Amino acid sequence: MTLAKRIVPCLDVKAGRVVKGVKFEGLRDAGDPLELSSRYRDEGADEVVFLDITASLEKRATMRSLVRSVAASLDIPFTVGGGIRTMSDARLALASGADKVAVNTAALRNPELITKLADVFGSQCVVVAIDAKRAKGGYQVFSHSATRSASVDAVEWARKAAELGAGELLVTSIDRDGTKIGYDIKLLKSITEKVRIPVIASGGAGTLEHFLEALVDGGCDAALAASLFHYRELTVKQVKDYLAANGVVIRP
Ligand code: 0VR
Repeated sequence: MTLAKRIVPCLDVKAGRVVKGVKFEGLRDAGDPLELSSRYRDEGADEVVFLDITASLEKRATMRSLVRSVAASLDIPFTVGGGIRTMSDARLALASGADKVAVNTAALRNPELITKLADVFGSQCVVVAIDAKRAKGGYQVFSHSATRSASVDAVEWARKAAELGAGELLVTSIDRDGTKIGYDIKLLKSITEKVRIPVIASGGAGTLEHFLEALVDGGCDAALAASLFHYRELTVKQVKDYLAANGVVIRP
């Protein structure tokens, strides 16, 4: 049986608003999280990702209530990430209505967290987010909103995260983020060839063809986009209709 490929709008949230920049910088307002999540649900999104991109302790309570409202507006899988450092952070996100948690910085610092999360909540709940940037001879992983190099090779880290119990990988190209020039197919392909868990492509979606490339040439199970959907350049439905017309198995 072929599993349906998924289209995933992403809400990058800062101080209660959806924001968007280019290459993780120059963030500008892109709308209200609840309005956008409801629109994406109505357009037929398969999942929604919510990333608290500047997570900090004092904002936690506000974010939790926002996560709860967005979760309540959705009847599709909902992933929450940004600032999840401990088992208790993950438990709170799941208790607030998330179906999965995404971890990046904390998993790099303490890879065992991936195994612990998978043991307690199940692998299907654990998404390891990998922010990768092109470097000599390959791709390097970055943490802290792309400001700090983890000095780890992205493909090697993807393989290790899968081995430690990740249920899914969210692979973002920092070089392509917000540029609309297309996903980094080379990066995605080198990862999907090495792991057996689902990979979500992220960073660079700009046209209908880009989605097809990520799912077919890149071997990904899902394609995520932000700017394109927020600014109504394409709707989720347009993307799904195009993919279906091009032979991709997709849920209507
Ligand atoms: P598009 O290229 O516009 O579709 O964006 C996809 C993806 O790169 C973004 O939704 C987002 O996950 C990038 N992430 C972060 C960030 C952007 C700015 C600051 C921080 C972060 O920590 O993930």
